Amino acid sequence: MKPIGRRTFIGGVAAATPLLMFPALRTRAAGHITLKYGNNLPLSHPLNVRSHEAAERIKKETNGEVELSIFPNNQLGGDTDMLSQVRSGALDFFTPSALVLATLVPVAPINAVGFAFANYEQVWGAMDGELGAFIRAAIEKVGLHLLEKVWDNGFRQITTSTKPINTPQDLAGIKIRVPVSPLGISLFQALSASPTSLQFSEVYTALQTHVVDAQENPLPIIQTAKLYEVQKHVSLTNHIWDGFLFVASGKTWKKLPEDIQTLVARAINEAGVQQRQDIAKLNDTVQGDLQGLGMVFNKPDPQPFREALRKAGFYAQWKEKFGADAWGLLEKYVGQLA
Ligand code: X2X
Repeated sequence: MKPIGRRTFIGGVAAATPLLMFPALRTRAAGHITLKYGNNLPLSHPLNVRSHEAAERIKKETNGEVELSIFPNNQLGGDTDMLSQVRSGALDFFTPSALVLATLVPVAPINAVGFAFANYEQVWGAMDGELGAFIRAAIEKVGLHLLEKVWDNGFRQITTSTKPINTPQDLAGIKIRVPVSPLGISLFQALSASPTSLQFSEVYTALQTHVVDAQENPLPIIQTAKLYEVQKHVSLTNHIWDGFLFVASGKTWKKLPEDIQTLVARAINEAGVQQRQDIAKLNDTVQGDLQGLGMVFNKPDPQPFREALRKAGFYAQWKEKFGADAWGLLEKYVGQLA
């Protein structure tokens, strides 16, 4: 299907054909494009705060022609549902974690190799650099479009309702929820835990009803999703750095006039850079806030965890899966891993 020009797009709205041809672009009135964006996070998370600002900006800069309509907090279904919606074009934008995108783009979660990134300098160097470009190319191949700036989820930390995790041995047999992602399962199996994949939409209830006793997420999520209500201990393992990939349905993206593409991308990318700063600021205060809410913190030495993963063959296995090229790019930013 050839891309349509803006005039065609706007002018053709009254006719039935464009609606059938471009179901992803919901057109409410002449000259009005509504882009649906779904995510899995509460409204108060910086991802949603900054997305709303981007939406305002897009509306203003297009004189109301383009509306980014946001559906937060799994309103459109869980991660797996939103992923298939954005693939089919039923959803125009989605911000999966690379962990979740892995079921579609196996190389996407290479950033989430256990204990790879030591700090944010390495993270943004890699994600704004060659590693990000490599991931972007893989994502484009499955018909999705990845916007330039990856948004921050954060360094993932383990929480439990039962006991602090100080050593890999403390994880033995622990029922821990991980995202729907082979890498998360593999990492916690290698550490002798008993991981279960659940969509984020199911996590609070699963913890509350003790289907699982533990989960792992960055502190801003533990705060905004109120996981402190159903978890007691936070062990600062920093085991994975995780980001949100601002992904557009390729079908939607191709149909957008070029000037709208540019404007939308700029608004979203600049909001993403601010969102990174929000998380950086939150990282200074969120531990204190969570302690105030009753959570108890400990900080394990990461070395024995890394060693346990190495012994279990985790790094060798994932190097093989991701391939030497991708692995080489990761190591370019984080140093040798295995
Ligand atoms: O599901 C999770 O744990 C979350 C919110 O961090 C992701 O989207 C991967």
